[in-house]
Amino acid sequence: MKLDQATIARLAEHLETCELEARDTPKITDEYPDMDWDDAYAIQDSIRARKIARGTRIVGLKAGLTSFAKMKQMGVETPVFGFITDYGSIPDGGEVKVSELIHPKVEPEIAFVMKHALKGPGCHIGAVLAATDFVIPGMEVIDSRYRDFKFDLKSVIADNTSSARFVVGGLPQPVSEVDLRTVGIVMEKNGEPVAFGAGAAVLGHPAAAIAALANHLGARGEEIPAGALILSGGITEAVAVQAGDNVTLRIQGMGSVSIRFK
Ligand code: OOG
Ligand code: MG
Repeated sequence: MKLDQATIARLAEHLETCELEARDTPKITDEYPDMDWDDAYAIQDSIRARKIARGTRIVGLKAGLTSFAKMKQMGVETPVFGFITDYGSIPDGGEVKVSELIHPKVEPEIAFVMKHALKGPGCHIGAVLAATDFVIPGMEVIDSRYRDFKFDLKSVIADNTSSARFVVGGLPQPVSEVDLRTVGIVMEKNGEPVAFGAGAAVLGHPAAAIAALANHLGARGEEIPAGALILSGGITEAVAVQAGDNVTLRIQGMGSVSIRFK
């Protein structure tokens, strides 16, 4: 750790205030170029603790920057992990208020719901598939608090990996019923197909993103709890949206899920 507790608390307060007030900020590594990975996750943990103290429920976890398309779009090369909240949950077909966000983008994802807890190190896709209750189509609405979505990995980890809103819906499927590598996806904005892909875009197999999350948590003495909802990461580049847009994700054999932006 390179930052002291007071600095970590101050940066957490700053980033969370930017989130809650929909204000952007320069990336924090401009001011603290020497901060390390532990500092970055400590700031994220401090944001999480602030939310829990105010009564927010943490309803799940997320892996991000797990596909080459996303890594290339953001100019980084390793996955990151964060959490998702009760107030971030949008019902299928529901509405996202863009006035509450800075510059939202939508990502097509496959969400996992776990039947059993999962603990690293040494977690692999076999263990993930054995512990999964079902998979379900999901979209994440990301909204980096950093000006123009420009950040590096440490800054984005501290900012809870741009987490803002999410939706899941469509047909839940047991992992035995779907080939998560070859399953095809189409995301449509206002009826136009804008993103296409297959599950293997995410680390070769979306379950590998869940294994990576379990191993990340295991290194910190934590685990994925039973019942957790986990977003495994954008399959394609994220698509910018504005008020009036409707976005639908269709996944082969798994139905569709939609959100509207107002
Ligand atoms: C970071 C979050 C990325 C994903 O699914 O790849 C993410 C960002 O691109 O702002 O959630
Ligand atoms: Mg995502």
